[in-house]
Amino acid sequence: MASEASQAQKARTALQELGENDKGEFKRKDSTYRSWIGKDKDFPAEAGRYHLYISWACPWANRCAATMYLKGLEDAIGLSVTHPTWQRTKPDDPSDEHTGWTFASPDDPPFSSSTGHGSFPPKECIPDTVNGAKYIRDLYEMSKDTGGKYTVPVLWDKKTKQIVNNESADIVRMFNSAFNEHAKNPDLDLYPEELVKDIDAVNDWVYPNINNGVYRCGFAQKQGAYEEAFQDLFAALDRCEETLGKQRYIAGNKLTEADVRLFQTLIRFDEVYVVYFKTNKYFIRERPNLRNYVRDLYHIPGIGKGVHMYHIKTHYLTSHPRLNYFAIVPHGETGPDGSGKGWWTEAPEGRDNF
Ligand SMILES: N[C@@H](CCC(=O)N[C@@H](CS)C(=O)NCC(=O)O)C(=O)O
Repeated sequence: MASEASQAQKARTALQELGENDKGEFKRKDSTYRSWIGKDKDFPAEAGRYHLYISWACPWANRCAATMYLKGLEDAIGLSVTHPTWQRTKPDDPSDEHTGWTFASPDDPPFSSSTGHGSFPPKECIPDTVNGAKYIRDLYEMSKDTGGKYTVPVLWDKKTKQIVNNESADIVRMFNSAFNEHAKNPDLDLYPEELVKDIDAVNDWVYPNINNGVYRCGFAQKQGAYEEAFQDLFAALDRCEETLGKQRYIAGNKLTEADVRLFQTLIRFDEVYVVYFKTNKYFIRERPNLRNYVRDLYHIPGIGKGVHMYHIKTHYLTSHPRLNYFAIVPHGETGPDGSGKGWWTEAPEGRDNF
């Protein structure tokens, strides 16, 4: 009982990290599981042993899914996909108000938001057949969680029944190099030796200002914190627009993990972030190099396959009652269920001139 009560107290979502400092800034906490898979590492790289838990909505989780598809690892690594709408994760305990990622089968009835609004069917969800978990939280509890934040992605070891790693940047690197024996595309290297410095340098400004920058805008609790994040975000996007006028990809003329990471934010930008996170200086589609870069990447099968606009729109707009109590989903270009034709589906122009 005592441990349940303390669990309830510390269970928290990113929204509880809003404005935890005086400046009202969103400060993302570090991931808690950081073990490594590979030769002479913490876990061996075996086919069929690991399972990836994601939401199609989450930009961090989708870096991992895209890398899995690009490398051709889908027969070696299992996949489960949550429902986009966060639900109460201890519905029978009124003292535990945590809401989070919940599993569903495509034939289950629709979910409503945790405040009872809307009706969101479990399209394109894949339930957890490995552990039979109902919530992502269950996996953390099975894995002796100490962090109290139940995030995706989760990379799970079926053999020892525990979380190996829940940091997307690590999982991308492991998928890129640890499983080559089991990969259909072992020669694709998203972190090649000759570009390591450039990739690291790009990640160093893209992560705080763009990937996390949109969250710093959307989750700020004071005007000053939002303004600072907004300026940082659009200065970094301007820098991308300029760079992508000179080269095909963000770290050079080769597709790398820096593109996989940047793409996830850009593809969510016009339909979600502009309105929901108030990142409204311009749309990505209004900048020619960014627009054609997104189209170029979207047409790479391993990347386009992971774009599920229904999940993206539904998740953000229906999961944070403090930001959108009635769970109304903005129409945008693709409609409230994300099924319309987005600008990114059109053919890119001029990208193969580089
Ligand atoms: N550092 C993590 C961040 C992952 C993360 O924040 N995921 C969000 C979804 S986009 C999440 O699961 N949030 C759950 C919560 O805040 O309770 C990574 O990059 O893997």
